[in-house]
Formats: sequence, structure tokens, C-alpha cells
Amino acid sequence: MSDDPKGAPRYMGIPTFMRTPYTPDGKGLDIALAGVPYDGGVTNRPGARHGPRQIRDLSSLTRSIHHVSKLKPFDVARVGDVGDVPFTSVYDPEKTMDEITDFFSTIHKTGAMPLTAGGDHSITFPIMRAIASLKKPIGMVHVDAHTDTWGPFQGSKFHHGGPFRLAVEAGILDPKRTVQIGIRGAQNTDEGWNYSRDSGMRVIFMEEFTEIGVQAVIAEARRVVGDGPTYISFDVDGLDPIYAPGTGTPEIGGITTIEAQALLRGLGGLDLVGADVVEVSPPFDQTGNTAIVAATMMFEILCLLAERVSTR
Ligand SMILES: [Mn+2]
Repeated sequence: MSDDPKGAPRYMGIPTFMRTPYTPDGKGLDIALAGVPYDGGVTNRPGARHGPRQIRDLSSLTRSIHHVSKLKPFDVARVGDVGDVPFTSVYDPEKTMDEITDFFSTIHKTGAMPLTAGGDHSITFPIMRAIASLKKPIGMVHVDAHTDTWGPFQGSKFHHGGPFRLAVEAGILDPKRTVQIGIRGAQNTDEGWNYSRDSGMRVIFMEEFTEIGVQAVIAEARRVVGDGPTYISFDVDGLDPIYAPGTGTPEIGGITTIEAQALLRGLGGLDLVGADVVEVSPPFDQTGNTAIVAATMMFEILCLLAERVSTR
């Protein structure tokens, strides 16, 4: 929302994402800010179901002019908050996934691009189902500590460690146009790392990130995704937990916030089709800083999407 200095103070009113108008049908929007309050897919510490509400609250700090590009995203694109996926079956993961796909299909049909706040990372597969097709599989820039390409766990494939294996198996995510950035941390098996590598994904472990630096990572990400349709999925656990402690499965030795901002700013001009920021868990976010970080990364991504809208 335009930050009119004569307008109401930013802390007032009912919180929507970045103080944009609540637009539940998505009609007339270029960019739809959405919430998916679901954490039934976590393998360890829960709480990400409370992410959208907390990010909405803290995103009231958002202002209207990007300080580097000087872009005014709310002036060049129509941006609104389409609300949360209205769940009816949160105890049934498969039905929950279908409800997420239905919600984003409705938005996709209006022509709006979704920018989503999670929720745990299991929500990205059903979002991709809504905006990608077998005819046009999408590529992805994926920031995360984990590849999220693991197989079934505890009898279910719909957990937050597996969305991108599901998307590849469904034929809607092109692994050869997928780059995973910031990967690190010990695992109990190596099958997820192996799946990423063997399917053709470009995996940039944190050690390589540190070695080559953010500008080389940007160049490599752009080379991998090319000029085809591309999704950005940003897991806050890709960041070092000193910047984003409020998350379910933190891993030390991660990306800094300024590196992540530089990385996102380096993705301008790609054929972006949507994005999400996931895994903010407010119960582990005592200061609210993780939600501020997530809202700020959403603003960085919003500027990319708005630039894309303004040039198409
Ligand atoms: Mn993840």
C-alpha cells in the first residue's frame, strides 16, 4: 500500500500483508499476497501454522520505495492480500494439499501471481500444482538449508522434507532448471541429497556459497533457470539462525540477511511466475525478528514480481 505520510500510522488497523487491501477473490490483482497457515508437514518443531498471521502483523512495517532500485512496487502493480487458504481438513494431509491447490488455482485463473507466506515447506508442492502444468514445467530458485527432496517419512510423502521430489515426480518442476542454495547440516541418510543430484538439480552447498560468493551464486542461478518460467521458494532456515531463529529446523552456518537480499536483487528480469517465504515459526521467534526478516524478503521478492508485471 502506498505509504502516504498523511495517512494513518502504519501500526493501526486490521493487519493485512504490507497493509494492502484485503481482496479475497483476487480479482483485478497483478500480485496476490496469500497465507497458508499449515504445519502438519513438519518433521520436528511445529508452529509455522502461525506464520502468516505473525508476518501480516510485522509486515505493517513495510514502506513503499525500495532503497536500492527506487522501485515503487505498489505503484507499478496492483497488489492485494487474498487471505488464507480456508482449510476444512487439517488432519488429512492429502485433502489439505488438494485444498491448497484449489485455492491457488482460483487465484491463478484471475491472472495474479501468488506471493505466499507459509506455513511449512510442504505447501509449495500444492502451490506448484496450481500454477505449473505438464506442458510447461517450471524452474526454481530455492533458498534453504535442506534440499527437501527426501522420500516418504513416517508413512507420508506430504512432509516438509519432500515437496520438490513430489513436484519432479509430478512432472511440474524441471530439475534441470532448479538451483538449491545454502544447503547444509547433517542428515540421517543421504538419499535426498542424492535425489537432487541424480535428478539434475544444481545444489550449492553452503561451503561453495562461501567459497565463490553471492555474485557468482547469482550468475550460476541465472544460468540454471535460464529464461523459462521460474518460481522462487525461500525457506527462512536457509538463513543463519542468528538472523532467523524462529523456525522449526534451524541449521547454523547459513546465509546472512544482506547476502540473501543481494541474491534476490540479482534475480531481476527472470520470467518469474510466483514465490513463497516459508517456515517462520512464531513460537520460536521471541523477538519477532524472524517474521520481520520474512516480511522483508517478501518485499524484496514483491519488487521482482512487480518489475516483471510492469514489463510484460
Ligand atoms: Mn525447506
